[in-house]
Amino acid sequence: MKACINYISSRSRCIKRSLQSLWDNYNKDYNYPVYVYYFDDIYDSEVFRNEVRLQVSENIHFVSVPYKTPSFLKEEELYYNRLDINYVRRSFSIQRKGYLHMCNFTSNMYGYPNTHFHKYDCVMTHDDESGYTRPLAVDPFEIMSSRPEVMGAFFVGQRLKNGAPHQGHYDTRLGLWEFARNFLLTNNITPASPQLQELLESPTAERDFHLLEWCDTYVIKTEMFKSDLWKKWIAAVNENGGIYKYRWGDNEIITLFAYIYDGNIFDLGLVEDETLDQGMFRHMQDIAPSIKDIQR
Ligand SMILES: Nc1nc2c(ncn2[C@@H]2O[C@H](COP(=O)(O)OP(=O)(O)OP(=O)(O)O)[C@@H](O)[C@H]2O)c(=O)[nH]1
Ligand SMILES: [Mg+2]
Repeated sequence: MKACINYISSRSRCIKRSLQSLWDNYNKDYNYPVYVYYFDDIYDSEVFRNEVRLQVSENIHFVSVPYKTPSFLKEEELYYNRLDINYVRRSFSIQRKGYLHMCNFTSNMYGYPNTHFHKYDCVMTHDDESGYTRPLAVDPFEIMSSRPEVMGAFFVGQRLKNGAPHQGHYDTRLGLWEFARNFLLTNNITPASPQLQELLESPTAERDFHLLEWCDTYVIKTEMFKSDLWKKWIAAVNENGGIYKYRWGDNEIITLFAYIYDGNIFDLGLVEDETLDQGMFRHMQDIAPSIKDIQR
């Protein structure tokens, strides 16, 4: 399988450490190409790029990607302007607009301008504040190549607080179940996952869909993105504008689709067994820096 590893990154203080950790614990044995996508010019510097290539590997490619808020959305509809939402008031001002562009990028990665995903059979995503606590015993790409699931993830599960979803979950999935339900019903689609099938019948689905096993840090066979169903799904997501209006995360968009399309997501278990520490370099830079042009 032709495979690559991808970051979307703005934590310039973390990225080198994260790449080093990735190499030391995993990629030194495989040398998969690594792409670091970013907005604006933050990693344009040849001096910086050379330093990373010299210290870590030649096989790291920095690629700037464009961003733009869809023109059909009004400014007052954008997530950071929804001051009736607790999470927005607490921690999502216009200063974090870049996060919305990041969610849009990752959800739309396949076919996104200036990217290289289409050249690969399988892609792995990675956050720039993550690192490894020990060498990987196995290669996630190798595992996925022998698995029937179209997608695996380093983490698949529930992140509950006292048995219930966090307020943050509710506040970042507004309208999402209604959207997914309408998508399935209007297109006459029976989702592959029995859990989703049950939710479609359930009067308490609006609450219960939070209990799905959501995933992150994915290993995705790109055949998923080539399917007609994906094209339909992502077009509907984009047309809805929920990424920009409600901060729907790529986790949600991609997890839900995998359950619709395939039914199962293979759990690589690498977060649960603490091989991947998703916050390893977070002390160096906490909230990911945003974009330069908040008008865009
Ligand atoms: N270029 C760019 N990357 C971003 C932006 N916001 C987030 N990212 C990147 O997207 C990845 C995920 O963002 P995080 O801020 O870690 O968000 P998260 O993992 O969903 O949430 P946490 O649980 O807070 O870690 C990281 O690699 C970030 O650097 C942004 O505004 N611009
Ligand atoms: Mg993160």
